[in-house]
Amino acid sequence: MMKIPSVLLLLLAPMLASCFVRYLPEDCMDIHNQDKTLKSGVFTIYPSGSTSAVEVYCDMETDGGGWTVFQRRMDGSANFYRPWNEYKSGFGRASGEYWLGLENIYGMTRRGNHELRVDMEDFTKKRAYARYSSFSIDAECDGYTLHVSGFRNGGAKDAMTYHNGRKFSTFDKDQDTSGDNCAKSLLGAFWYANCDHTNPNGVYRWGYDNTIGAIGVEWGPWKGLNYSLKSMSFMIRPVK
Ligand SMILES: [Ca+2]
Repeated sequence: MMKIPSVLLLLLAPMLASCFVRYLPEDCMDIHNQDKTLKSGVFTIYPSGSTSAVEVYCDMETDGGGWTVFQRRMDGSANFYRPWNEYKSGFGRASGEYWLGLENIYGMTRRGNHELRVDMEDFTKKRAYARYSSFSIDAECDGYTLHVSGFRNGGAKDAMTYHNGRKFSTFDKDQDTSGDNCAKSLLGAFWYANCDHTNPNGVYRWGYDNTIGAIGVEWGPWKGLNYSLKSMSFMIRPVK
């Protein structure tokens, strides 16, 4: 057996010690890459450094896994009609309905290219999705402007390209391109233009309802603007 000189051990000490620094995953892909056998569920990530711990739902199975969910609707348990600061910092519970927060989404997408996948289900158990090969948002001083492109159809057709290049709007911060306040008239918050092709943060309703037009959780090109979906989620992951 080879004896390691003690002077070499001394030289190696800082490198060995650095292995014990606690590993802080920036997103679900980091966690997935550490252990590919992990199932989907709630995990803690650090999207903007060691003080930015936040719980998220990670999809570890769909199309290879490693997806960080930043928006999720499933049962109407959370109120999504909220002001700017709530959409900036995030709200809800990672085990249920939530919005991860624009600051966290910005922290993740500023580091490199990301892809977006939007999954949805109606009340007859039909599923569809839409994918975009490129997704990022700008900083708050630029209105969290959306950049999305590279649509690929998963049966839902394309509702996001219409929102490309738009700033984020809430009822108390109108940054849409309409003379009206889209967040108020559609009871949601989104990268509205004049106004929307999808309203994922709208009012949770149980299927088709046109009592008040287009306020539901809808994806226009799939089920129309008066059909509120059973579930919907937006998730992203880094692409090389
Ligand atoms: Ca407006």
